[in-house]
Amino acid sequence: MITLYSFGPAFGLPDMSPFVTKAEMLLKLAGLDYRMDTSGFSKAPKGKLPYIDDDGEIVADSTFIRRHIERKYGIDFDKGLDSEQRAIAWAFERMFEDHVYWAFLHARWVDDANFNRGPRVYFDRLPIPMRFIVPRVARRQLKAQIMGHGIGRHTDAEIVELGTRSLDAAADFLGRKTYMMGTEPSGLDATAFAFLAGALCPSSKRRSSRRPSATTTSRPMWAAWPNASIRTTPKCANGRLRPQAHTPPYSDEWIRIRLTRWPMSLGRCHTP
Ligand SMILES: N[C@@H](CCC(=O)N[C@@H](CS)C(=O)NCC(=O)O)C(=O)O
Repeated sequence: MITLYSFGPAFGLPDMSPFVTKAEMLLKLAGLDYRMDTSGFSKAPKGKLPYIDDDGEIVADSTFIRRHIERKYGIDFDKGLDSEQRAIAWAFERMFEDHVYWAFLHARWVDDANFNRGPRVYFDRLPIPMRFIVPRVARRQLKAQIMGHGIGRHTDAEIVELGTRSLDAAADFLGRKTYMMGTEPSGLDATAFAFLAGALCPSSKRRSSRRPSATTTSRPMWAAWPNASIRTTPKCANGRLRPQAHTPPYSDEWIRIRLTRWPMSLGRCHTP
């Protein structure tokens, strides 16, 4: 049995980390049995999540987890794609992970309103005094990482512009296709789903309605989380998230509302 070390559901998403969601989606696409464990961060070999323990073999980093699954279980997530398509898929994956990620990390952690409605509430589960200390330390570290990456040196408007451009590129490429690379899901869809879901996070949003067709890639993927244990659809209310359990967790309506507004998390939280 594979253990996937994760942060746990947050902000109405399957996990706080899109990289964890990507890894989980890869395990689902591969049809492998796995269990989630939220207690592994302190032992993370690279200081980050996700990592897996596959019968004693530890593999850190979502891309190396993918490589491990492909090699050990003989799965090719890009089956049916030619070399040019594989190159495009890899380039889009890098765009999501090394560009879109940083834009929405900035929106989620640096913007005060979004931080207070999202990450700070996530840490409410910690006992006092950790509840107050951990979010401050984590936020300081995140801000330093965002500056180190370089995107944090731009103005808010410039970051939104850059993030939007990448999301638009993904939207244009997806067009009316069901999945990023065609009619069947490929490895890229695990990444696209995870990062689109993160960018559309309801706790941290900006209403800008664009390109509904771009959202269709996520629709079949949400079905991969059919059980109600995921707490979803947090509403921004009185500055606090109000998690609500749904069965199924991501209702059609939620998908329609959330995924037709594009991109939502690149900016300030809108309180209804
Ligand atoms: N390249 C890694 C990135 C993983 C990553 O950045 N994880 C973040 C959460 S989204 C993390 O664990 N951050 C904790 C930290 O930096 O202290 C992967 O693909 O798994």
